[in-house]
Amino acid sequence: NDIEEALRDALQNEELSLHYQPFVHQENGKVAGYEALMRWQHPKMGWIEPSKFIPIAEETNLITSLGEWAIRQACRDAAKWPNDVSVAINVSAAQFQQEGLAAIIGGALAASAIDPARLEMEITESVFISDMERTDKLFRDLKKLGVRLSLDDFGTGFSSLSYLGRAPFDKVKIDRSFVVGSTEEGSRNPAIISAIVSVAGALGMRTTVEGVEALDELALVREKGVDYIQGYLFSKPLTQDKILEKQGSGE
Ligand code: G
Ligand code: G
Ligand code: MN
Ligand code: NA
Repeated sequence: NDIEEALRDALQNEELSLHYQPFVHQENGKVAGYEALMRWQHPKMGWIEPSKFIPIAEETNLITSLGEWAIRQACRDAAKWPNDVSVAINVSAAQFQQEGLAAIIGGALAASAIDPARLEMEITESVFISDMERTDKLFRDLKKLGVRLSLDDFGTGFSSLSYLGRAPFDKVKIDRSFVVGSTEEGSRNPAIISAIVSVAGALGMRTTVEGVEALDELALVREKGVDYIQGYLFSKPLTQDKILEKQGSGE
């Protein structure tokens, strides 16, 4: 189809970019890191949503080259941020099946000279559906590199609690769907957020809550004890230029 054809050329034609959405420390609102989010602007079709092109990239295996580019670019950009600011990169299950992913990440770390502990790989539970031997080996290799692992979109899909014990995750990202409506009378979401924070804490993992848009939601998730907060209340995804501009102005 059209999108698939165009996506094949997107990298070469430099139509892809990364935007970065901050996640902040819950206690003081300071930026702890940025999540890299891929953006595609086609000369004729305009901006195309990741929800449209990422699935196509995954089906066609284009995600391998797109993902490699994103990892290198994100590390290069992070090298210009303060040393205590992390960079989180989304990794598809299809990339997890790819030979040499750890070597690509190792190469990007070496080229950018950033501390591996600043790099967080965001994966979803879908990685557990596939070849477990290979997946476990990759988890071990990534831990050896010193990068961090986050379980993304937690609470959606099948979200078996057993996944939390299956891999050495450093962080759990509580899905935005638990924030939506959480401050309404009778919502069950606050109890679910509490439970996730509790199990993550017991396992020594940090938590980020996604999709915080309003002050009452912020108050709620802080009360629940999440470590980091991400959402439009703090910031939409930003360009690297914007981040550097803010840094320069001491903001
Ligand atoms: O930015 P937005 O919320 O529209 O992203 C939609 C989805 O696309 C998210 O689930 C996100 O994880 C995924 N996504 C965004 N950037 C990347 C990327 O660089 N690699 C992969 N594999 N997925 C991404
Ligand atoms: O699946 P993943 O968590 O990687 O996707 C992150 C997506 O969530 C990004 O595309 C980002 O634009 C979107 N997002 C981040 N914060 C908010 C928010 O506060 N509200 C909404 N509606 N979407 C958000
Ligand atoms: Mn994510
Ligand atoms: Na998510």
